[in-house]
Amino acid sequence: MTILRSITALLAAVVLAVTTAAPAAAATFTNPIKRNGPDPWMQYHNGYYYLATTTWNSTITMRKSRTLAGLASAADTVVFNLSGRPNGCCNMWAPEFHLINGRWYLYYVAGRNVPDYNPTQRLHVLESAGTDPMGPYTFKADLGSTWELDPSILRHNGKLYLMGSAIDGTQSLTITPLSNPYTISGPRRTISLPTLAWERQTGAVNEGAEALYHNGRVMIVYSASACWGPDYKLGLLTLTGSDPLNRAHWTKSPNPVFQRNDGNGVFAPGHNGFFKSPDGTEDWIVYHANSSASGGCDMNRSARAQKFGWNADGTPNFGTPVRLGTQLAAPSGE
Ligand SMILES: *[C@@H]1O[C@H](CO)[C@@H](O)[C@H](O)[C@H]1NC(C)=O
Ligand SMILES: *[C@@H]1O[C@H](CO)[C@@H](O)[C@H](O)[C@H]1NC(C)=O
Ligand SMILES: *[C@@H]1O[C@H](CO)[C@@H](O)[C@H](O)[C@H]1NC(C)=O
Ligand SMILES: CC(=O)N[C@H]1CO[C@H](CO)[C@@H](O)[C@@H]1O
Repeated sequence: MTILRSITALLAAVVLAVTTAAPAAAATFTNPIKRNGPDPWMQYHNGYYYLATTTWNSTITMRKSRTLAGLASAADTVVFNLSGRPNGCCNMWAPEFHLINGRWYLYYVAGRNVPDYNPTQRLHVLESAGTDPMGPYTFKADLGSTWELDPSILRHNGKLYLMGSAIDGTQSLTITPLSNPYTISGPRRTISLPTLAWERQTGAVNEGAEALYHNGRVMIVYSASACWGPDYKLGLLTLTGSDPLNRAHWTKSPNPVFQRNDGNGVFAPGHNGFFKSPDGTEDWIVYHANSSASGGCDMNRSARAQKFGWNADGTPNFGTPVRLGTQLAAPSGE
């Protein structure tokens, strides 16, 4: 009895000591996570966050950090040099790296070294040698031979699809079947046109498609309206049929899901990516925005990150874009 009492007392003391020990300071960060970081794409992999953004030049760069806060001051590493590539040397936009079958595939937009380069912008893909998101990479393929922007990957029922944005009357969301991460296996189709008033502010645009999967629901979050106006924002498509190539199988949500917040001083939030917290329990969005309503569609846009949740109907609840400089809790498990 005495021994049992002593053990109980000892356990109580241990529990008290453990619970009253000063907790490690909760990790925090503030936005932006990168100045001059348009079209951000980020992944958490093997202990690091990896971030790539548009460079608008001949290099594809990436930075990494063990903490979200550390990204702001992490150095950019050139992971690929496009100089000399005949069909895409320059003006690199919207890089995204996807881990598929044990390698990273780095999709990007690039065009020719000509003054009027925009019409020459096309999709391309690199392949990594191993499982390091920073490469080394080798050039793998040009993906299509006409103007197209914002490559990303949708996976459904074991199949891969290349999403993009191209002209179908207006700038619209496209989808193309792939037989592997670098080979197109069928015609490109349009899956969403900017038909609603909020998709046509300053300019009629649908671009920046990003796959989002939740509880069996397959969704695409995309950017709508012109990136050169303050009303650039995010919309949502849900796969309500079985075939991602069929426009009729996608249902567009009637309202935007993320947009400017003048009270918080955030304009034109869009062209996002998604990533998970280090412990895999939280969903996060990374996006670019400008603090000025007259901000351009240029390198001045900064990359920002925030946690999001889910609505009862299974759609994402992104909330409102937070004010720059607000202290936020770092992703869980950091
Ligand atoms: C390319 O652009 C990035 C981002 O603005 C910049 O950091 C880098 O110095 C540029 N590289 C060259 C070679 O101009
Ligand atoms: C890219 O390659 C070109 C041509 O070889 C070279 O002149 C340039 O310095 C390289 N840029 C970087 C950032 O390594
Ligand atoms: C940043 O914004 C200013 C003012 O609009 C513009 O003149 C400049 O070209 C922009 N810089 C870049 C790198 O896009
Ligand atoms: C925070 C941010 O992105 N600021 C930029 C908004 O756009 C203006 C004009 O392009 C830039 O001068 C700011 O740096």
